Amino acid sequence: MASIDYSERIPNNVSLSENRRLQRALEEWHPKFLDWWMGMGPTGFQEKDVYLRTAVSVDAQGWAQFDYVKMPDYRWGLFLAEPEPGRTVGFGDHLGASAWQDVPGEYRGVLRRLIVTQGDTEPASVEQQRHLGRTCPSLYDLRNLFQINVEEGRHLWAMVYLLDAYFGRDGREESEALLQRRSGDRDKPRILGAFNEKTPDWLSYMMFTYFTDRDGKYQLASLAESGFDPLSRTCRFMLTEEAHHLFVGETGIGRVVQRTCELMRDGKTDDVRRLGGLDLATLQKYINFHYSVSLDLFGSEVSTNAANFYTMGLKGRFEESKKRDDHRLKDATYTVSELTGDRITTREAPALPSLNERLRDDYIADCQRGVDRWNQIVKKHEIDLELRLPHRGFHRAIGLFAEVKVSPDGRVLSEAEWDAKKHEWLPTEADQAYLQSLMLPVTERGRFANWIAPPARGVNGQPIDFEYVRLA
Ligand code: BYC
Repeated sequence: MASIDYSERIPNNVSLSENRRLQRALEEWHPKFLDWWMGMGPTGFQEKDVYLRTAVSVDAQGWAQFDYVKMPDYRWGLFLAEPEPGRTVGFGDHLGASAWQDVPGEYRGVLRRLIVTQGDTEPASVEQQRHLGRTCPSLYDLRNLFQINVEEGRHLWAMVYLLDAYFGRDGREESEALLQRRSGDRDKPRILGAFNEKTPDWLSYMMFTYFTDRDGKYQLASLAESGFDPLSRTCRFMLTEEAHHLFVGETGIGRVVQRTCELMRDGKTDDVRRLGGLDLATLQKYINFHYSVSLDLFGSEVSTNAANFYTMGLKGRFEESKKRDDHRLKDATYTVSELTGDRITTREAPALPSLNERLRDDYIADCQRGVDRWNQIVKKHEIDLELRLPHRGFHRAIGLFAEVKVSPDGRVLSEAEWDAKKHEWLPTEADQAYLQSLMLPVTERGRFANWIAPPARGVNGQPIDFEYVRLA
């Protein structure tokens, strides 16, 4: 059951051949997906052999196989985690009822919207990253970029499967629309803010995979708790793929920090730009930017949508099933931020509408763990500086803090104070131009750009100087 049928055109473990209608819908969508992939996927590398992993089973252990593949030949497919016999709805008004194998009629619109919002982020991220291949810092990094891109493509398939299998004609229309919106497009943008930002350089990409993919982890984990069992199962498998994306982000930034510290130590200077490196002050600005736009992805602090998703049993809390409370939260409270004049305070609010904030808190704690590990690298080099997450109110466009300007250390500022300081806190055009000047491709086996250290080890036990992408 756990193994995947690769003999079919669309690899799957959902017995696709037994559902002709769905098979036809997906086979019609497939060439449109490929058109989108060729037009909006990684530019310039579609004909190259890339050392990629492909899912061969949905077991937690040993689900992947590695081989050279040309990206358009990647076997995108439908992979759901194994069903849990007797699974019940774990929270909300339907707590304890059998998990739904079909869409509850009254929740159809809400559920479709959740799936579309999730699905929209996947092709968006591929679009955002499509020009990066040209400026890769190494073959190892290039391969990891493409691995992430094909898997985001597969995550799109995962959501399209749900739309086509469970939402009839509406679902098929949404599947088409997922290929029509474009990241950053004025007329038909992607749904969520962060997915319309540019990813113009490799530092932005690593920050994106650390901070924005981590939103993916928390949202997918909440959807994996869903009472709608097919959504739960598909998100559970997506999470196993997501782990690699987060690894790329955390180790990528760690390697930049490592290289920066080496340059500082060897050159006895903080000004590593002179040595072709990325100074810690610039890294801090990119952390500030990507963290703040990713915090926006959790929605408002107080949200009736979030309360409804939960009460309906569609979207749970992070690790809902491990929590020891009533899983209904009707009488519970949660601490949320509040603005009192120009002071940021907290108050106890009803727990249900505060669920976005609660998930954001889980996310913040997780973000901090990686920052602590980067700071260990700084400390090891006997450098007296710490990278920090800015205050949650800094540079926000959604929710309570969208109305005010907040400094990284959490002070509410006047517009004038903000304008005077923002260039110290967020990447400026000059910073972006400097970064662009570093973005020169390094494609010799085993070599790395000057601004980033090599990884500790290669992919799948291969050496670091392995030919991860065959460019010849
Ligand atoms: N930008 O009640 P509110 C990933 C809208 S990342 C623009 O505050 P709600 C990945 C909101 O839609 C994970 N609009 O928020 C990572 C609503 O509009 P409507 C993606 C925003 O609804 C890297 C209105 O404002 N998955 O997988 O409780 C690479 C009021 O909203 C934003 C999901 O997001 C924003 N930032 O929660 C690849 C999971 N924030 O409905 C992939 C599914 C809010 O009034 N989505 N709005 O027209 C959800 O659970 C919820 O839609 C949200 C928002 C958490 C995003």
